[in-house]
Amino acid sequence: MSIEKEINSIREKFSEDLGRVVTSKDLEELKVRYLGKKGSVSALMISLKDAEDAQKPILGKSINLLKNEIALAIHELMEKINSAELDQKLQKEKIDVTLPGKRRRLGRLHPVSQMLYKVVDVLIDMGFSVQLGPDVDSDFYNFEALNFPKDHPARDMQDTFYITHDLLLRTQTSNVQVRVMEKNPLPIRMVAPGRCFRNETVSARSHIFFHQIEGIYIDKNVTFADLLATLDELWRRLFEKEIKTRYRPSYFPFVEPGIEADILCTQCHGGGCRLCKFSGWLEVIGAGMIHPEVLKAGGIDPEQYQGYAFGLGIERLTLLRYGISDIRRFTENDNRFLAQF
Ligand code: FA5
Repeated sequence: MSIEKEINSIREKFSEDLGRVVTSKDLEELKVRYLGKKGSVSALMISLKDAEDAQKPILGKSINLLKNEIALAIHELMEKINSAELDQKLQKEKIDVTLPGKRRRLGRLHPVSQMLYKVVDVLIDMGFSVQLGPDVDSDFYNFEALNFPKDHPARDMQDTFYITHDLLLRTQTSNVQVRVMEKNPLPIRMVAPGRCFRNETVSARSHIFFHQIEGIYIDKNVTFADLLATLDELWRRLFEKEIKTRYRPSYFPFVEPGIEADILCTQCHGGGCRLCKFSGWLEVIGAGMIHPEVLKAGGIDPEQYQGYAFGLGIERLTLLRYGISDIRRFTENDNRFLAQF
């Protein structure tokens, strides 16, 4: 075939091939087939060397013309395809900004921690400062300094996890009392929140692991009336609604006189249920005027100073405040339960 015929045949073939192009990939392949190093147009250029000398400039011009036509056609189609493909992509990736967003679940404090912080906040507001005591403590601070001599029957009130003969998991936050007296100048007005451990039978209202907040106020002329007024104000601020409380005389070796306070059970409203052991009331706190022997153990002269102390159970308060029927719910780690607080 003469070169001229070949030029025309390539032009026609290109026009047909161009009509079949759909995607930018098809077009790239077409470009390589016609304009690439081994493409049809390059082959034409190579075949030029066999043409007669006089024909060479004319044919060379025709081949260049064909090359430019093909390049232009490819360029124009490439622009159209690119813009169509971009439209398609944008359509596919379109975002409806009016759709509601995905809610991210945030972690939150455990209900017992929430209650503990709330009680501490209220007490700080009432003039108490915060100090912490150790979870693992000596028999001395947990018992002996608090007027529990060795073999005293009152020790049986708090079944204890001993680590060694002298070291134990504290059974009460009262272990901070003498430490605080030893360390701080008078007057003392402080609270100590913390974990307590007792080797007890677990029930709806009692666990082997729970939290207390200890409160201590020592000054000249502190009276039992101050203690009751503080507790009444605490209940009022914590529950933010009318609740019924009652104070009963009770015995703790480290106070004299001693009391316990009960709150009317919010599960049965006094009717009787498992939580309140069918008594209608739940005990939440032990308290009293600090025993002179304990003040002495802390280096304080009981002739000059008096004080009150209380130990408040945080799990029990949380049960009552939110109407929860069983203390075991706090340690089950059930997210459906925890997410409600
Ligand atoms: C005491 O622990 C005394 N240290 C309280 C005290 C402090 C008295 C200062 C006087 C002066 P009691 O064992 O009653 O007392 O416990 C106090 C509170 O802790 C209880 O009213 C209850 O709310 C909570 N509590 C006690 N044992 C458990 C338990 N096993 N599970 C959950 N809460 C408990």
